[in-house]
Order: sequence, then C-alpha cells, then structure tokens
Amino acid sequence: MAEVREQIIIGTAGHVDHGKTALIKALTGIETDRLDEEKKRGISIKLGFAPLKLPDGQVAGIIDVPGHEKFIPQMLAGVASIDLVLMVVDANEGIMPQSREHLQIMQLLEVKRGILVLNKCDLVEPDWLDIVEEEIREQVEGSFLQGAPCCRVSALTGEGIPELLQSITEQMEKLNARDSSGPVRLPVDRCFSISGFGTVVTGTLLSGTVSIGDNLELLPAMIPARVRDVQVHGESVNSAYAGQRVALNLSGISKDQVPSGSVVGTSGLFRATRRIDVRLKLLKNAPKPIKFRDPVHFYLGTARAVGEVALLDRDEMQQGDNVLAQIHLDRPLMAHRQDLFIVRSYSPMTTIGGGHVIDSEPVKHRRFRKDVLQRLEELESGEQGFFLQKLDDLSCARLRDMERHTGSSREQIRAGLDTLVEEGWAVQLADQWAVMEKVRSWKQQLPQLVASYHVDRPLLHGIPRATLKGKLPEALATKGFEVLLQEVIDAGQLVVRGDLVATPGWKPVPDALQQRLLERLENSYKCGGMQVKNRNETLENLDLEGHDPDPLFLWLAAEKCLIRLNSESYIHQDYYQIALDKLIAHFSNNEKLTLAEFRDMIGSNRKLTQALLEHFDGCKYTRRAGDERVAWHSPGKQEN
Ligand SMILES: Nc1nc2c(ncn2[C@@H]2O[C@H](COP(=O)(O)OP(=O)(O)OP(=O)(O)O)[C@@H](O)[C@H]2O)c(=O)[nH]1
Ligand SMILES: [Mg+2]
Repeated sequence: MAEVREQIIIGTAGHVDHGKTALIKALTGIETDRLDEEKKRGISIKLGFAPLKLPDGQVAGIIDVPGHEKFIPQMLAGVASIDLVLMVVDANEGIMPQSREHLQIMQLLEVKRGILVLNKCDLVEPDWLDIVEEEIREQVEGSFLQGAPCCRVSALTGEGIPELLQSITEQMEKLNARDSSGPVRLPVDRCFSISGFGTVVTGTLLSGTVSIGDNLELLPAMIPARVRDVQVHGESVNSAYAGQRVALNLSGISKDQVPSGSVVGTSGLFRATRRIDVRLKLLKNAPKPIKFRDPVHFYLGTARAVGEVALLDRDEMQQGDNVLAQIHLDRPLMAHRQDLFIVRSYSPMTTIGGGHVIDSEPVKHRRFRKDVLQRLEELESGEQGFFLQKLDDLSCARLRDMERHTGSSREQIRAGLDTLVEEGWAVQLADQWAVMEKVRSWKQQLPQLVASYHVDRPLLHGIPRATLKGKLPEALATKGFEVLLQEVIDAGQLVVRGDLVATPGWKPVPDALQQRLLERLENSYKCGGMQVKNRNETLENLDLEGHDPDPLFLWLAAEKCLIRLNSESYIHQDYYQIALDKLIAHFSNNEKLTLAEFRDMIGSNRKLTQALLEHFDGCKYTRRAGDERVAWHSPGKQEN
C-alpha cells in the first residue's frame, strides 16, 4: 500500500467566474465541477477536491470553493481547513464583492499564507495587468495577503502555470505540518455510500492519525464507527495523518446517520455542545450592530447552526467591537478551545464577523458580572491560564478531560500541566491534577471533617475512608484522594485504623446508656457462641431501647469484641479465637479441610461455618481447592 504523506491543503478563493475551477484543472488536469447542474450553469456549487503533484514530487490536497454568494456556506466549510490560498482574480474585472468577502473570511479564519493569482491574462493587455495588480495590492493591504507573491496566468492557455507551481512549492516550504499525535478530528465535508462497500466520509484530518481498524466515533450523534479502509487521494493507505485529505470507509454507520457538519473523532473523548463561550469580532463594515440575543448564522469547521448571541458585558456591540459573548446554538456541534468561526447576519446573509472559541463546555453565565468576565479572560489568556481555569472549574481533571476541552495531544497537555506543577500553580494527585490552592484547602479540611464526624458520632472509632472521600468534590477520584489523605497522615494530622480515619488520640467513650446497650449486644453474641444467629435474628430478640444498632456493631468490631465476618454474620471474639485455634491445629496434622469437618469440629451451624471459612480465605489463612480448603499463610504472620 502507498504511504502518501502530503500534509498541506491548498484552497481557492475569489469571485464567481474568475476561473478558480479552470485554474485547478490547469494545475492538476482534474475537472472538479462534476454535477450536471454545475456543468449546465457554468458555476461551482459544491466543494471540489483534487490532488496536486508538484514538480519536486510533493503532493498537496486542493479544495476548490464556489464563488457565488449563494454558496458562501459551502465555501466556509472548505476554507476552514486550508493552509495556503490561491486568491484568484479575473484580470478583466479586478476585485469584486465576493473577492472581498472571501478575503474577510480568510482573515477571520486566520489563514496565514496565500498567492495572488491574476487569471485570464490572455484576455487583456500587459499594461492593464500592472494596473489591476496595483489595485489588488491596495485592496489586500493590511491583510495576510499584503506582500504575497502575485502570479499572472491564463487557465485557458496554460501561460504562467509553471511559475505558479514554482510559487506554490516555495510557499509550501514555509508551512508547518499539523499535529499527527493529537486526538483524531475529522470534520466531514462529504458523505456517500458505495454499493457493496458501505459508507464513506471525506474531510481534512485536522489532528491525529487514522489507521485501518481504528474504532472512532461519529459526532454529535455519538455513534461508534470502525475504520474499514483509509484512502488519501483515491489510494488505500494504512494510516492517514493530520493535514491530509482523507476518505474513510466506516462500518456500523449508514449515510443518513451522517448529517452535514458531523465530525469523526477519537472514541469516547469528545462531546457536542450547544453553548460556546467566545471572543467575537464584528467587522467594521458590518451593516448594523449586534444586539443582545440577536440571531446569527454560525459556521465552525464544516458545521453550521443558528446561534443567539448573549453579550456578556453590554447590550449592543458596535461595528469594529471585539467582545466576550456566549453563543447559544440551535443544534449541537463540535467545538474546541481556539477553534475559529464565522458569523453571518441572519437576513440578508452577509459575513459580519467571527472569532475564536474560549470554552466549549461552559455553564450559562449571568451578565454584567466581573467574575464571569475575568474567568473568561483567564481562559483566553494562553494555555497555562486555560489549564488553570479549567482545573479550577472541574475541581480535579485527568489528561483526558483536558484533551476533550482543547483537542490538543496528550504530550502537549502533559507538558503544560508539568510546568504548572513545577511553578507551584497546580498539584498532581495520582492521575489527576488540581489547582494548588484547592488542594491546600482540601488538606486543611480533612482534619476538620474528621473532627466534626467524631462529634456527631462519638461512639465510632473513626470515619470510613469512603465517607470521608464523599465529603470532598466528586471529581477527585479514589487514587487521588488516597494520595491527599496520606499526606495529611504523614503530617501527623490524622491516623488510620483499618478502614477508619480518625483524629490522633481519638478514643470513643460510650456514655452510661451506650455502655449498657453495648454490653447487652456483646453478651448476646457471647451467649450465642458458635450457634449465634445472624444479625437480624439476633437483634429481634434484643431490646436496644430504640437505638440504632449500627454504631454499636461498629464500636464492638473496632474494639475487637465482635469479629465481622460479613454484613450479616458476626461472632464473639472468644469464639472466633477458638475457631482459629482449631483451624491451626487441624492444619498442623492435615492437608485439607471440608466445610462439614470444620462445622463438626467447632460445633457450629453450616451458615456461620461458611462465613468463618470465607473470612479465613479473605485473611489468606486458607485457600479453596475445589470443595475443600488448604492452608495458605500462617495466621501468626497475618493480621485480620
Ligand atoms: N479566456 C479565459 N477564460 C477563462 C480563464 N479561466 C477561466 N475561464 C473561463 O471563465 C469561466 C468561469 O470559469 P470557472 O473556472 O468556472 O470560474 P470559477 O471561479 O470556478 O466560478 P465559480 O466556481 O462559480 O465561482 C469559464 O467559462 C472558463 O472557461 C482564462 O484564463 N482565460
Ligand atoms: Mg468554480
């Protein structure tokens, strides 16, 4: 199988009829206007795709966009993933409205590189070309196309095409490859089914690597999809890398399960969102201001939605303003921190602005709140600020949580978190991270929580670990909690006895009533001896004066007056010791022991004997061998 490693996407842009599609044909030999309607009307309607082989052997992917203003949404889906643009201008007509709109869109989507292509040179005099070029240069001043190379070509005669290829090669050398190590993100721009072959989706792989056999997920539908075949420019490959045009044959998915704007991503990682915190810019030449809750058309990647703009610090944003806002979408889509988007006015539809995503899973904000705005600025301030703010929001986070919010690779995230730990901003607790200040306050809280538990339950020897963990934020996982608890124990502020955590020196002292009840309960187990009934039956015959038996059992177990075999079976310590002695004596002369033998040996019933033997298994004194038990570890060495 071929291993194509082209990782650059070139896009076209420019007014309708200026010769974008003709230029792609001149460059690649491929006619990308394939629909009957496109041929009949002589305009592009959908995106066109073609591989471009450069003189030096490199291959780039080309996306040809339609120029007609009606098809700006298609253009937006195509331009979202490009590295280099060919800005095509008809030498006869010069810059026209959609040339300008495309330029604005590319500017908002932060396209970094481009080549000005003055097309249809066969139709005009050379002197005229100088004038048109000057006019174009004026129009692109201040944009990323300022100072861009300009190639004069004719897509019809082929004049200037070799020079354009040369210029493309030079520009490609200046571009950086995308990150193939991150999670998979493939915004789908086409989906079709081939009979006998199944569903195929195509798109530009924004990050990650996709290989045959990968289990991915279709979003926002959250449908699992297995990769049956991977193609790059019509050739099957083992793996496709970020920056490539990719076609995936997916099993487990039908064509109608893939609405436009879907994303194929790493399984189980991403969530779709209907609410996004953004930095929103309104273009200077937008026809009118945006008011609070105005609807706009929202375009991100290949997805689109209608969004309602919740301005957070004003009621109306003016042309040229750059503000923090929350956008509420009419349908879920996939977004990540720093993704760029475009907004167009609801009606009539023109491009009025754009911006970047700050937070893809925000809560609904209250307006005119300093803390809300500050938090957003913190999230926006850079990777460190974002990580810290997210850790704070989530209380505790794993690498995976950060991956979901950023779409960055684990290595990058790990490095960022390590820096925060080194600089003392964050703390690592097992496989989680949390903000230093929070961890400090949890550490302070733990001894206080235990102390107040002692006050509430004076009869208990301590608080069960799980109960104590439940008093800290849920996001803190057990492993992380144990690390935290150990630090507090090491600092001498808490002690552990078995599963219980206590204040050092804590000793429960029962009052007179409790003492009476404890004696009553202990006695009934003592009297029951080896024939003692289960917990419920024992309690039925006992007068506890309406008191809760749980703390009494816990106290007696902690004091080792009773031994807890399981939730239903307890045995008095004296009898437990007898049973254990008999077990040891038996194994000093014998290899094996059956349940019936042990029952007769200790004069007990089947149920209690079984509970005892299972308890001994748990202590690793014995081990099951079929229906029998054999000795394992010596009870002398193992504490129960
Ligand atoms: N004489 C001449 N005609 C050209 C040249 N390039 C394109 N054309 C013609 O211009 C017309 C429009 O060309 P297209 O390539 O379809 O233009 P486009 O920019 O792709 O149009 P849209 O996709 O609809 O925006 C066609 O009739 C082409 O044959 C050229 O260099 N010289
Ligand atoms: Mg076209």
